[in-house]
Amino acid sequence: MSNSDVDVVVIGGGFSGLFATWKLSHQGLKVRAFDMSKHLGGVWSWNTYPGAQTDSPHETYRFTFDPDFLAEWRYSRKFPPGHEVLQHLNAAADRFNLREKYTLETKVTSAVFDEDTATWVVTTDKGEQVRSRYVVTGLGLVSAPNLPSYPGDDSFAGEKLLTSLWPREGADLRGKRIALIGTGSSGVQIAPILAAQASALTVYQRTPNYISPTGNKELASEDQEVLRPENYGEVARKVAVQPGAFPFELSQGRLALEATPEERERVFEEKWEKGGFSLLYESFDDVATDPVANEYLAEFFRKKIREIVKDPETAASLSPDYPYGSKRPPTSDGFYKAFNEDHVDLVDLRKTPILEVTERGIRTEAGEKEFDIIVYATGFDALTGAYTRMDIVGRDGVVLRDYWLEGPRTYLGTSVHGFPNFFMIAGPQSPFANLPPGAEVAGGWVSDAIGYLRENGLAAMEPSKEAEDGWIDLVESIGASSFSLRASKEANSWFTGSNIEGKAEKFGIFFGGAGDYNARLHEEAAAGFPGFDKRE
Ligand code: NA7
Repeated sequence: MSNSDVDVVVIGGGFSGLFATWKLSHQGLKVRAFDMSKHLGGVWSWNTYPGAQTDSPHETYRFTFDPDFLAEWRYSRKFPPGHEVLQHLNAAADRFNLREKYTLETKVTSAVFDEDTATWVVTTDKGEQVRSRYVVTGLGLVSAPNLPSYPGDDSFAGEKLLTSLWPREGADLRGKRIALIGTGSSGVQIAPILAAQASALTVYQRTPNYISPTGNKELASEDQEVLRPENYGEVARKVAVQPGAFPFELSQGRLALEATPEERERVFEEKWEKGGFSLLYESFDDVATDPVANEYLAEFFRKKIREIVKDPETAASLSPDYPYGSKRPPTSDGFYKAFNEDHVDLVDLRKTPILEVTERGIRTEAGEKEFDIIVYATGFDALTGAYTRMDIVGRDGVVLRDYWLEGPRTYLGTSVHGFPNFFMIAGPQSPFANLPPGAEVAGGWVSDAIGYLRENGLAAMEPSKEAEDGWIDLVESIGASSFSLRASKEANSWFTGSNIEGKAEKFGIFFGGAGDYNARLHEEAAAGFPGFDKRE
């Protein structure tokens, strides 16, 4: 059944793509892999802005498939900086001979399914065509940059920088008048660094966020003990079942609704000090599920903002009014504090929207401000953008971009009806969770699916329409059943595509949690992939 140049084309050189390349090569498959970056490392090869770091703890933001590599490779900080994550990914590529499988600086422009041979024809921007039996994507959830357009965009005479396409050689920010647009994870990470270097910094905020301290710290050698094989089982056990794939306990055994005000304050304060996602996962079991408990937490944040930010009007603008968890909560050390500096100010775009970009700066109704640099930390056409920007053509000439016009349609976030032998790792309608563990679970599932096809002499499989419809209904109903997720739209969250003007608003994430999702993947594989139509 061959007639192909390779068995698999893998697209993407981040956690998902590298893992798939390793796993499928080990399975004896001939793999060609592509990434458009000059460097392996996925989003970490692009988002190299100062201050970039992961919010996932060091022991889980890594490959775990090889016990020796797991025990040996060490980060310096609890929440590793971006450049160390990049080193980790590149170290893995070297250690497991993955680099030789990759063609870098090469963008896959199209993948077209040839029904006669049940193969994919993959074309690159370098004009190369590769025929493969399977296509496996690791394109990232937040990887296709979003650059908003304003009237007068091209007239700006200064420098424009995107956090998501930061120059590798760095940027000279010292003494510059800087505008920062966007206060998501990237914006709030870079803001304190811009504040420290700029002569003036203006932050343009559209939607305020719930920003926790990072809780980051240097790792001592005893902190690395967790990586030893005899200790790591406990981490793996927690990560496998926890909704966010983090090493938190599933239940804290306490409810904000049942706690006294003093107890609530004590627990919130303790978890604020601990930082990261501790407030969400380690405070009270009902903060994500009960509107009143959620409001207790939201008000705790607003109080913190009022305490830290001296100017009451700025504090009010920085305070969110939607439920905690409606959009991805960022972390930052120093974001709120920066507004106490005389040379840092906030423009609340809900009160004074940007009217135009001018030659000298940015104009709102409050007037024109002059800048040397505009930093766009404006996020991503998340979840679907990396797919819809490519020409992916399945059976009967159906283009994925068109098929997803009203929102993503997948089965299990891994596969699409009408697109045989096309497998996504961390595709739309997968859980939004700590990514590296998810990449290994979903990558393992894809490897099982391909193994199943080969063992059974099958040419192709794709999810049935019924299975796909069922998954979409499940994804939508889980999202709609949560009061905080229902508010994703008003919070401009990328969870629902609401951050991008004109994009269909649908839940792009399976919010049943990573643990539940892992179980569903396992069930599907163990039962012989009943949700899939197979052909010989
Ligand atoms: P995010 O979290 O999507 O943040 C993007 C920010 O840019 C956010 O504050 C947006 O406001 C703002 N934005 C986007 N478009 C505009 C326009 N047109 N005008 C003004 N402001 C705008 O992206 P990040 O890069 O920070 O983080 C992405 C993920 O990476 C993050 O979730 C982590 O998982 C890691 P909005 O809130 O949409 O109103």
